[in-house]
Amino acid sequence: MATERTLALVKPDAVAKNAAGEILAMIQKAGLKVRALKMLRLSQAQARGFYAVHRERPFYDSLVAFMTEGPIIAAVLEGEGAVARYRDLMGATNPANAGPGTIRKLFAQNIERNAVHGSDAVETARTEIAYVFSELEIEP
Ligand code: 3AN
Repeated sequence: MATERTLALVKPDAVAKNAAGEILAMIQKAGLKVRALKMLRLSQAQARGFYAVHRERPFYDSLVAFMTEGPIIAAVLEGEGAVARYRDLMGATNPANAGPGTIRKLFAQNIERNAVHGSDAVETARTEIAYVFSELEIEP
């Protein structure tokens, strides 16, 4: 399996409940390396751009409002098969379907307020990482 990078976001709900440290600990215990890390607050325009793929979906405006309600923590994760490994650790989009021990099972409230984001493919990860981090902020 190849070494991959993926974008992880701790969403405003999880940051607000002080769960970011525990979530980062789960990521590190799973063996994924943190190559970049920062807290930021997305503007409406930045959140709309980040989720542009969902712009026709009925939940788009609500998702943008949620993602801008408070700060998020963004990280670049690296490891063998990091994209799928981090998605496994996150659990299903809807926490009702998330497996035991996953981040969403532990911290998500519902399908929208679901604590974390992870890129869905290597190509998406490349785009999302470049959207959130500058080259200087990432450990080469
Ligand atoms: P994932 O984050 O598991 O890759 P996506 O890409 O389908 O899931 O959805 C992006 C985000 O949109 C989710 N993390 C969640 O916050 C929100 N979302 C997805 N589906 C719904 C839905 N049916 N209702 C409300 N929000 C949703």
